Amino acid sequence: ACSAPADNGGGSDDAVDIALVRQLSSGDYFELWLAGAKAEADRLGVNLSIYEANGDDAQQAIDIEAATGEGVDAIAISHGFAETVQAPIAAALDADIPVVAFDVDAGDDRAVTVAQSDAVLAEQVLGQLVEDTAGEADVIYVYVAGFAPLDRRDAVWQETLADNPGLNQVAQIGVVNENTAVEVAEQAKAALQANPGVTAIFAPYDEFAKGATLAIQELGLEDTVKVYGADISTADIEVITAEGSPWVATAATDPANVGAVTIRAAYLAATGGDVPSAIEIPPTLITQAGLLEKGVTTIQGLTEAFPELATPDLVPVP
Ligand code: SR1
Repeated sequence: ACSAPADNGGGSDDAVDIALVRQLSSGDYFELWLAGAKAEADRLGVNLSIYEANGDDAQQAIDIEAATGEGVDAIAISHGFAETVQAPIAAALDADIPVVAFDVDAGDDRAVTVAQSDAVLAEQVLGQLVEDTAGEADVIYVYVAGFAPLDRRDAVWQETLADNPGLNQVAQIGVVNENTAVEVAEQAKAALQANPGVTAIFAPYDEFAKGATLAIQELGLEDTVKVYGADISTADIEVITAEGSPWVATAATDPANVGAVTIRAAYLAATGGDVPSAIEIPPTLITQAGLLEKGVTTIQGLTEAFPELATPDLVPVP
C-alpha cells in the first residue's frame, strides 16, 4: 500500500495535480521545506498530494509508483536512494509524467534536477573552518553516505583535507533517522572523549550540527571545540546565538524557498512551460558573529538580513 497521500486542500477539479514524494520529513529543514512547497502550491492553485515515506525506502518506491498510477501531471521527489527510486522514476517518465528530483540521483536525463549548490555550501563553511583554525586541527566529521547532498559536500571535505595537510580527520560519525540530533550527540560525545585534541566538528546538516553542539555543551568543551554546520531554521538560530554556543558557522539556503522552487519547476514541467534541466539554489555563509551583529533571531529576520536567500527569479512562474 502507498502511504496515504495528504493534500494541500488547494486547487480545483481542473487544477494541475502534482504529487510530492518524500523520503525524509522529520527535522527543521524538512518541515520548513514542506511549508514552502505547500505555500507555493496554494499560490499556483495546484492540487498537491503529499506522500511521506518517513525513511522507509521501499515505501518511497511504492509511493512513486502510486503517484504514477494516479496519472498526476508531475511528480516532485525529495531525497531518496538511487537504488530504490531510479526504477519507479524511469517508469513515471516512460508514462510521460514529468519528474522533478530534489536532492536525489534520478539516474535519467529526462528528469529535472533541483539542488542547493552543495559544493559551494561546503566550500563556504569549510573556508570558515580553515580560516578559524589556520588549517591546523583535529576534526570530527559527521557524514552518512548515500544521501546526494551529503555526498556532494563530502567531495569538498575530501578536497579540503588534501589541500590542508594540517587538518586531521580523527573520527567519522553519523546517523540519519527520526532521532538524528540525539543519536549524533551520543556518537559525538564518545568521539570527543576518545580524541581530546579535537578543536572542530564538521557537521554539514543541521540535525548533525545540533547533535555536535549538544555533545560539546554536555562535556563543557565550548571554549575549545567549534561546530561548522549546514542549514538554518529559527531553532538553529536560537542554538547558534545562545551565549557561548560552539556552533559558529553554517552555510544555508532558505529551506522554504527551496521547496517553493521545486514546486514551481514541477508546475512548469506539468504545464509545458520553460524549465531548465538542472536548477541550483545558491547558499549563503551565516556566522554566529553575523547573526549577533544583525540581531537576527528568526528565519523571517534572517531572510530580511540576507535578501539573497530569496530567489524569486529562479524558475519564475508569474
Ligand atoms: C540527510 S540529507 C540532509 C540535507 O538535505 C538537504 O539538502 C539539507 O540541506 C540537509 O542538510
